[in-house]
Amino acid sequence: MKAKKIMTSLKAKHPGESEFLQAVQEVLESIEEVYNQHPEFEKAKIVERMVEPDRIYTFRIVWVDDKGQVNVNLAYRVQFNSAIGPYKGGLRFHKAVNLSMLKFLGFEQTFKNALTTLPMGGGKGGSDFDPVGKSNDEIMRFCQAFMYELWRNIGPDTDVPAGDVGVGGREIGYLCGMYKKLAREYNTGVLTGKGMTWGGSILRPEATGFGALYFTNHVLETNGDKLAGKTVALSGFGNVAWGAATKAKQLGAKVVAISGPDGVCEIPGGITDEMIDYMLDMRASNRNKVEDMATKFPGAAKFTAGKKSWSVKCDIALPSAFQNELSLADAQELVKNGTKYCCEISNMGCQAEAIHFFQSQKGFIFAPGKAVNAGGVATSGLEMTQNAEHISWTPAEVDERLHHIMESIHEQCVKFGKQADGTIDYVKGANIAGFMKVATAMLEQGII
Ligand code: 2IT
Repeated sequence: MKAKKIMTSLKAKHPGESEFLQAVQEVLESIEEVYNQHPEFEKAKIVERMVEPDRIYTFRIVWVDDKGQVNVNLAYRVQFNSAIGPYKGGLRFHKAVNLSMLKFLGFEQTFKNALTTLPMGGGKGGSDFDPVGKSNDEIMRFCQAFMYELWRNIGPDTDVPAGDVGVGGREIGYLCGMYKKLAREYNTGVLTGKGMTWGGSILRPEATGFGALYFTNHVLETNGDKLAGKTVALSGFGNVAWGAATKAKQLGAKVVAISGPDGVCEIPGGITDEMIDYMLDMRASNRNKVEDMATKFPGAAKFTAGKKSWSVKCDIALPSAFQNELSLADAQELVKNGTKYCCEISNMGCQAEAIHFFQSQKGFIFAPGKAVNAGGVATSGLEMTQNAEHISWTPAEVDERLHHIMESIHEQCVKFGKQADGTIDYVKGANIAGFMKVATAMLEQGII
């Protein structure tokens, strides 16, 4: 494959889209070998087609805040790839959202969704709306204005958004309410992550974190190790970190750090159930400060301003906040402090140099977000199935399916990532497995 040529042309076409180019570069590095074994991919220009989204909607959102002032935001929906099913992926509301970020997320989502074993294509959307400090009414008005624009372009069998950073159950509620009012269609399958009384799947709020811990457990077991008794550093305190903390604790690990944009909260005795519950209040407050945990639990949680979770000694690092949150310097500090595993729960949580450093350390295991965090979108897929059948499964049924899916993703990583020396390259494994599925689907459906 002419990976270099494709990257050069992509950089020229999309200058400045650094996150997107980073995500593509990682996949191309991984798949080069298998691609070269399939001349039919080259002939059909599969990679050249895969790196451009099917289409992108860009729109303006205008809304009025509590002071009566008019606000203008930018919003997007990137419909990246539909080869294996309807577009599927979250909406991100964050002040730093731009097209590069959503294209990287949509690109990653395409491969991640392929790994889940469910028929879902890849998409992503969002806005540069900043939820920090906003009132509930402002959030509702913004969500309604957002859906006023988007509703014609989504649907249960075309494009199914869900939550991501800044979009949780509350926002999905407001978005779904407005969708139904506009579309006059009451099949709830158009969004996932809904409330439990109106079509949401049991376990969807926990699923990203739970799935990530099931995957981490497989990683450790495959390496002859076990999760119980291990210390874990998480980053962030949002929905994903909350689910991960819950399951880590249930599986006998000790969560010793969470963090926020303001700094890190060290919890030497391990996170408690009360603290895990309080994470939900912290997110609902829209204050975006992890310091609140130390204020609420003085003594047990110690806040340090300006530091990251990666400064805390731990066996397992689980980035669960934002892309590129773990740098080369952070990776070096973790390894110096004895960390043995890094399982990315955030999408592209580690910078490329950090991943390369981890992989250069003998015995260190790194697993990428598109495999580790796929339990979230997988459970969204299960929500779509329940909605389509007009039924709801019990917690045990959903959990069993989630377990099975995470196990299957791990197996795919092992199958495609096994190296000559017997070690497993999870980055290669996830990328090759996802790529082969999407590429084969595209090939079989012709030149379109
Ligand atoms: O990054 C992700 O996989 C998500 N934000 C979840 C997407 C979904 O459709 O549930």
